[in-house]
Amino acid sequence: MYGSTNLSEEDAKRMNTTVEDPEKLEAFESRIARGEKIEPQDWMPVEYRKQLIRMIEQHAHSEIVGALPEGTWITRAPNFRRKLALIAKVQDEIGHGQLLYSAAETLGKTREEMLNDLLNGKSKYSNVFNYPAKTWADIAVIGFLVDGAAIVNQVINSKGSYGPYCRALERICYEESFHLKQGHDNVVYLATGTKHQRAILQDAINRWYVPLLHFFGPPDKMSAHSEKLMKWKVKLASNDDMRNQFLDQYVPKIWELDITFPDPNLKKNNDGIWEFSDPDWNEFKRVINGGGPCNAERIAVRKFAEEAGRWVRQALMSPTEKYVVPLA
Ligand code: BYC
Repeated sequence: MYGSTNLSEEDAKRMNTTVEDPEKLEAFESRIARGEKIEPQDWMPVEYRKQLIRMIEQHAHSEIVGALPEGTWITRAPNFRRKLALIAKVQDEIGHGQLLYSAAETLGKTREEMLNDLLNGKSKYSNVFNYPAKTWADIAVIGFLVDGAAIVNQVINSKGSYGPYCRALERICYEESFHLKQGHDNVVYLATGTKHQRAILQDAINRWYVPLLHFFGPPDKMSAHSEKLMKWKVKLASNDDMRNQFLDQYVPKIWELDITFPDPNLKKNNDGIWEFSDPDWNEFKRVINGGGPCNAERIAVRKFAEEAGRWVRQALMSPTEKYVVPLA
């Protein structure tokens, strides 16, 4: 009922292929080298398809799970204007999920399968959304720094090789830049406010610093997929490069508010590379594999939404037409 899976019979048969036709592979890689976009009906290596499904699906899950920590603050926003902005932001994030699920569906996995894999723990979603939003300052920090980190990553990914993902990301980035502005406004307001407001902001930054470093994935030398994804221009910057770009853009903006990061070793070297203490990659592994402080709660909420919304999806299901072609 949601979108369309564009897997031809031939492609479906090829899904377990490990050795590709060398001529087709060469033609595909030449297209990528020329900067052409790959579209759903085009020939693509099975591994390219699988990697894209994995990454876009994880991204889509991150959007809908990512709406939860902020969503819990809608009823507790400090004033009417902040509440309006937060409602709109949360709604946008769910919309991003819709766009991304549609983009992933063009590769042959249905939305139902993706959502099932989120709920049964087969698919991952971003580490950052497994931490609690304890105070209103967390909402400011998510809006400014989590969205800031996401923009760094998404602007880069939007220049990639798979057409539907790139087009979805272009639209997402426009909306994210508004989110960033409201997050920045919120952070500056707290930083220039009362002693208590500055204290809750500092506390939130202290708690989000490590998850934000983790957001860009493991260091390049530990990254399982980067080499392949960069060869096929799905990723146009490595995890370490994206992390460095984020630190370069955002650390000075926090320091200028006289707010600190909880890392005495955080500094920019003369070669432009930021140095920081090791952000405990064991914690990262634990959190992305279900052992973070809020993983169980996030999945429980999604399960509830899935079950409570089933009757609506069934009511909308046309008996004659199960899938429509997605716009992504
Ligand atoms: N969290 O080989 P690697 C938002 C996994 S939502 C969890 O380097 P890759 C927002 C990785 O999947 C925006 N898992 O991976 C929403 C792999 O595990 P598997 C979210 C992570 O793909 C609402 C393993 O670690 N953005 O902003 O080459 C409100 C090895 O990693 C993470 C995206 O989803 C992580 N942080 O590179 C507010 C971006 N990092 O699959 C805001 C799209 C790594 O082998 N994704 N892993 O089991 C990407 O750009 C890339 O997938 C990454 C990782 C750069 C994140």
